[in-house]
Amino acid sequence: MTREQFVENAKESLRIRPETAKRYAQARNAMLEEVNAAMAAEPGINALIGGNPLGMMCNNHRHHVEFISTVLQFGSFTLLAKILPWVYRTYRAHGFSFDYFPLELAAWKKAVENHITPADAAAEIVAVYDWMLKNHPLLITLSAAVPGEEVPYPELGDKRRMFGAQLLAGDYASCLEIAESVLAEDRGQERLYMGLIQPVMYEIGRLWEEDKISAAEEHLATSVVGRILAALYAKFAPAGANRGKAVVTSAPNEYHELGARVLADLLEADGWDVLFLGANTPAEELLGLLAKTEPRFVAISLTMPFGLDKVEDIISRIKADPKLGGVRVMVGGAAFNIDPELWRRIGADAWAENPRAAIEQATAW
Ligand code: B12
Repeated sequence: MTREQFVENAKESLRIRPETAKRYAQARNAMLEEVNAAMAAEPGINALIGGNPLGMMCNNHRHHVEFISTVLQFGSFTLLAKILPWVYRTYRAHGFSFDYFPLELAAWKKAVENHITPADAAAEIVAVYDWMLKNHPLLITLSAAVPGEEVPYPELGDKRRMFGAQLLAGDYASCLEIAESVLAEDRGQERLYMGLIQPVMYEIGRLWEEDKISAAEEHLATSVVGRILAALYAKFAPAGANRGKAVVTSAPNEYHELGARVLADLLEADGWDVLFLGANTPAEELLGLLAKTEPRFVAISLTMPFGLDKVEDIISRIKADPKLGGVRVMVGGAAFNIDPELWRRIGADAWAENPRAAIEQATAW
């Protein structure tokens, strides 16, 4: 079965009622405790988790319960089927054995049976775990192939390789030189963002995923990119801000901010008066700022799917507040790009896959 067929299979075979999803969410902590204890008591657990500390395993279990809760709440089995091969690949690269997964999934299944009532709700969720267990061999196969995406601006290949290597070496001066040379080309700002920085950051993510670089090296690369963007900001041609005001932010608890920043800068270059808030903006504070600044729209960036409920909450509060009646909501980022149906389910006015589509949408508004 291919990756695409696997996604189709998930969408066709799995169903969950909204009240069942709520029960799973309510039982999260109790199930997490049970699974942590059961797996810690598993004979040979040290080998199964590759000698990593038990705390790392427990942390992964927390991610699991948050992730499955999101999948069930939004009924997005596309999300489930697309992320599972990544989970297998990343855990394996960080030392976990593939044999850990059937044991872990069986422990979750048992926890569901112990903590979720009535029995028909538990049975619906057990069916999801059974589906994952049944597909364990396939997931091992699918996890071996890293999905490649088409990289724009192929002619920048050499510069990307050099930029990536210098980022990981923390060589700010060399990186700035490469970035400036790309900025000097035709449509330089877009080339810099979409042809150099974004693909190189995606590659840095893959290297981390495969345990070829550490989290510290990934942090170093991100921080050098941040310094370069700050240094180059003054060189971006001002467009005159005549289109209206826009607020761009990352969702609450969302620490990825570069995508939102790229969008903010490109909207600004297109003539929008942009207020860029950066990472992890609390809902309450965002709503306060929207009321005060009355933008034409707010663009919310989300990378990690477990933040979907927070974005949904913000949108419903914007829609319920008469003072914010004129503010439209656009969403984007990796979490929405994984499943292009999600933006409707959370009540957004629009989703855009990339800054260019976002600018088209903003212009249409
Ligand atoms: C740098 C980085 C971090 C940094 C972020 C720092 C910062 N200041 O931004 C830190 C260290 C904080 C981080 C943390 C984590 N990260 Co991280 N991170 C990355 C990395 C390597 C690069 C992100 C980036 O800058 N991308 C470049 C930007 C330009 O691309 P983009 O975000 O996709 O944005 C574009 C579009 O999506 C779109 N867009 C984005 N937002 C919006 C909004 C709107 C409205 C619109 C229209 C469009 C739009 O336009 C942008 C420009 O084209 C990615 C790899 C990757 N594939 O992205 C992993 C990655 C996203 N991280 C990942 C993970 C797992 C994590 C952690 C859970 C790790 C952990 N165990 O703690 C945490 C989660 C923290 C949290 N709660 O948010 C995984 C996610 C995998 C998944 N299955 O979902 C990735 C993919 C790495 C990987 N290959 O495994 N991370």
